[in-house]
Amino acid sequence: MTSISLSRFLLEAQRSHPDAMTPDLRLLIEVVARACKTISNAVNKGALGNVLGNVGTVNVQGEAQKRLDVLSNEILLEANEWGGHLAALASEEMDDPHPIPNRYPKGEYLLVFDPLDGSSNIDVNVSVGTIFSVLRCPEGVREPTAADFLQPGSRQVVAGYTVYGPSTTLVLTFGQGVASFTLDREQGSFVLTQRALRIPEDTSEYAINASNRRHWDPPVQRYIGELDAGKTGPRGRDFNMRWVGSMVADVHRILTRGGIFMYPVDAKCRDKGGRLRLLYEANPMGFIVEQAGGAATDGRQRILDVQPHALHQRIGVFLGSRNEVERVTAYHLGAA
Ligand code: AHM
Ligand code: MG
Repeated sequence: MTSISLSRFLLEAQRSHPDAMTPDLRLLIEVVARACKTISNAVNKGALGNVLGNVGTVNVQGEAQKRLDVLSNEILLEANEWGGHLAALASEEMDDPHPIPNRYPKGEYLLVFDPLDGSSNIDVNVSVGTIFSVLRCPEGVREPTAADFLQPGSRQVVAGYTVYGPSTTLVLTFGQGVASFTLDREQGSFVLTQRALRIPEDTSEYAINASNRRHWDPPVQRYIGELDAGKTGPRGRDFNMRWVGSMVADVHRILTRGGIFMYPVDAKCRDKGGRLRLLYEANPMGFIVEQAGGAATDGRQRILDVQPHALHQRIGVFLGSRNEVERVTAYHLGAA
């Protein structure tokens, strides 16, 4: 079987869906994928790359030493600045949007990303990942500010993530289903390994940080209580639990074999609005999950319909197998 590279996949997508895959978007995805290869190499080197370690350590010049998440942010910024496809970038690692320097042409897209999700897993050699989302820059805006990024997730034109696990996998949607690519390290390129990922509607596997149990709201207590009751409870079957602690890895498992991932707003994180971020975690993952036939809500409404009011806004997240997401959402709405 001929292997299909990411480049070929994108070119063919441009031919078959010219409205959804413009030449600039194709370039943008290629550039992000290239940056992810560089991040993958750095992650892969681990302790040999001198990039692990604590936050706040300083080198002999008294400068803060690079951590892998800061390095990943720089890799993505440098890769994406010069191509002419972006109007601005925003990231978990930066308070404010990063403008495109004046020496480069500006494009019509906005890129927002979590450069290295699951940072707490870096030093223990557990999967981490990069999450990204692409929006259109509002018409006529030359110098985008944070306000220009505050678009509901339904306006995303592309979303994706790369998981740096036993293999490096890139998962991508441009609104025509979800495809995944595996990094062939010998060739140095991403190769298409699945064309149309589908999340089964039903599942017997769930993911939640159970140490927050005492902080959960009653609908979450009820839902998880029913799952935990297993065969003898109201659901009449046993459920399995998996929790990696890197959203990318947990969502990737759900795209591969189904499941429900939850990070609800609870008493512990209510004042912050939740744990996970809307623009570069919940929205891109919500778009991908919906495109694979799953569902994504904040417990009450579709995540992609939420109107953001701040760049680093947080939100509750329930996503994955449709029937389970609908059930826990119905519990929140008092509809079941
Ligand atoms: P990060 O972007 O700072 O790494 O935080 C997001 C991560 C998610 O990957 C994961 O689901 C969650 O934080 C786990 O948080 P906690 O360990 O606090 O439950
Ligand atoms: Mg994150």
